[in-house]
Amino acid sequence: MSPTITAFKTSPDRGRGLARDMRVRWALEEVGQPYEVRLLSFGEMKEPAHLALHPFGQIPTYEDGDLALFESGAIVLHIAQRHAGLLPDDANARARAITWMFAALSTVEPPIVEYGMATILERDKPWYAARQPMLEDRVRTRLDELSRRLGDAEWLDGAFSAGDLMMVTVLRRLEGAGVLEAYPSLSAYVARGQARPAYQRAFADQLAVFTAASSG
Ligand code: GTB
Repeated sequence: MSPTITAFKTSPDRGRGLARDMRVRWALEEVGQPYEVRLLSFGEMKEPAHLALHPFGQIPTYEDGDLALFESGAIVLHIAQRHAGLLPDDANARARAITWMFAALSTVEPPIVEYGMATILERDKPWYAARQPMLEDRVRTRLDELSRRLGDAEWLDGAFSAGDLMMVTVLRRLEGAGVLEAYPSLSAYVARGQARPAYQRAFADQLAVFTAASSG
């Protein structure tokens, strides 16, 4: 039996692949694991059946036999540990790749999400004009540091890994904000990730959901 993941029935990103099911789809495509997708409305995400899988009523989840997981990071790590292709064999290199997954999720993603959420939700608030430059500075600090570490390398630590997969999906959250463009090496890094055939398949699949929902 193939694993089943959950995703938005109608994604607010309008098929841009910015919701967190994208990183799980991409990981599954990288390792060549076929999967099923159960699409959920916002209402269904808060119903008991889904809350039993995800205590916070969100997507994505992952079910495989009697294993049920939530949290995109935990799901991608599980996929990477169960299948070859996303983590190096060498124990130290493997630990470093996992470190980059955590860095993406707990050091780089939070300021990017806070910046993006403020842009959407606080634009009409009296504090917006003063706060937004501060949030943007925090994002730039992380991008400065990350681009310094990446240097001229293709990926963060040797061959492409789950750490890069996670970092690329996190950096993509800046699309359209006009921030990443000041970092040519990071923009090229994201583009390299997006050029991977597994990424392309995952992106096309999530876009097809949005296209079908809009035409139906
Ligand atoms: N830490 C969790 C994880 O990594 O899995 C966070 C999961 C999460 O935030 N899920 C979101 C969700 O279910 C969807 S991805 N939200 C519904 C809810 O909380 O009720 C976040 C997301 C949503 C929309 C866009 N977008 O429109 O661009 C991008 C990302």
